[in-house]
Amino acid sequence: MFTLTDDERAISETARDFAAEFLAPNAIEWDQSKHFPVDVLRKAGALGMGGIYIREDVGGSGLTRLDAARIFEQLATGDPSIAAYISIHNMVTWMIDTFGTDKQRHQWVPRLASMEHLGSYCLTEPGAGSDAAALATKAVRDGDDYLLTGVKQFISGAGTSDVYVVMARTGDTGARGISAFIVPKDAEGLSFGANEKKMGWNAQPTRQVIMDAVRVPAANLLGGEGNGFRIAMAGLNGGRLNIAACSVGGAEAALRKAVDHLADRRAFGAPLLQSQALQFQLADMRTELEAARTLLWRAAAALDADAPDKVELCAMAKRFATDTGFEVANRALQMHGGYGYLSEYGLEKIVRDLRVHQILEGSNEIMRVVVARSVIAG
Ligand code: FAD
Ligand code: 2MC
Repeated sequence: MFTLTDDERAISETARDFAAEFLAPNAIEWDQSKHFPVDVLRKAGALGMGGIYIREDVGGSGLTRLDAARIFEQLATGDPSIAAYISIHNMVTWMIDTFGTDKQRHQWVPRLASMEHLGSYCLTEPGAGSDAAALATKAVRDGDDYLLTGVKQFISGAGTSDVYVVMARTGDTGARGISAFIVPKDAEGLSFGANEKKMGWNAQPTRQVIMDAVRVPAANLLGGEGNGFRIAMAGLNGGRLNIAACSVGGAEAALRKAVDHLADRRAFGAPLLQSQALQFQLADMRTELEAARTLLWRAAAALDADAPDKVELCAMAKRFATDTGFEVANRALQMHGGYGYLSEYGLEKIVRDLRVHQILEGSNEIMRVVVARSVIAG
């Protein structure tokens, strides 16, 4: 697992080169102008990054979760916010590829895999975030259709995305009363809230998705009534790994910036890089990132193998890598002194982007809930 084959190295290098050419040079400007670079996303799609672990018969790349972890780490070295949106898009595409009928797969996946269409994942509501099974959006059968009514909160890509996978209630309270639906952007009754003003992740929109009796054909039900929560959670296992990878990549970029800065910056008659106190910090930052990456790869391999402990390993990796990534990026900012606080150095943007990884795709407290349950179950 730890020695890459030539193919694996080539995949990772493709993502690294893409990040260096198309993401890194624009990341600060996109953050400041709140620009969602759909044209650049389509370029990533052309390289197979819209359907990384999607089957090849519908246009996917047929790669593994381990490949995906390496790809998202590399993409995030250029821009964690864009890398993270590509992760969410992959999660949506995978849910349709895995739980869809053959007809649904052929109808929806090819244009998602190429990123001609963009996808959004709609679970959270104003009244149900961590306690996702308490969601209240309703889907009521009406002849050959369903009518969806409710509000989804904090939806990444909303307003721009073409395809929304929406978790809605078709049955009683609780997880087993939830179903998943594929909702196209042009569905009657669908509208979007304002683009939220955020601390980070500014290069992608976050909006409410508002459904007022949105009519979707019953053919858009994904995986049968009552299976929506399990489908949503299965998608999130991979999403959590990818977000973890985005934190490692963002922090790795911050660490490299810190080394360059300390080499250039002189104080007390010598480059700051000669300070052993700072060298020891660099050593700890690299060690902690390597530990995070190692746990992440272990969890990705467990998901690839469908191992019985995959859920808790994904939660452990998400919690550990997103906390570590934030701490490392924040220390790299400190090493830049006052320059770390200026936008043009790019450090404060990485810190702002990585902060939200501790909150979303299951907050790090919820990751502890998941791990604690597995500890107690023995
Ligand atoms: P709450 O559930 O209200 O939690 C508040 C605090 O209490 C948190 O710190 C939480 O960890 C803690 N807490 C809650 N329960 C427990 C417990 N049992 N034990 C200990 N602590 C607990 N959602 C989507 O569906 N799709 C998206 O595309 C999406 N994108 C997002 C993008 C951004 C920028 C943001 C900020 C959020 C996004 N989310 C998305 C929503 C995100 O998943 C939720 O914000 C997150 O799951 C937390 O839910 P909440 O905000 O309702 O917090
Ligand atoms: N993988 C597969 N199945 C899972 C699962 C997982 N990770 N987690 C739960 N399930 C299944 C579980 O096995 C059970 O199945 P069954 O009905 O067959 O018994 C079912 O789902 C219900 O699970 P629980 O009984 O554990 O449900 P509970 O209500 O206790 O909630 C909890 C579990 C807290 C872990 C879940 O609500 C959760 O993950 N909350 C966090 C929400 C979240 O991550 N939101 C992210 C939104 S997306 C986002 O932020 C983006 C940026 C895209």
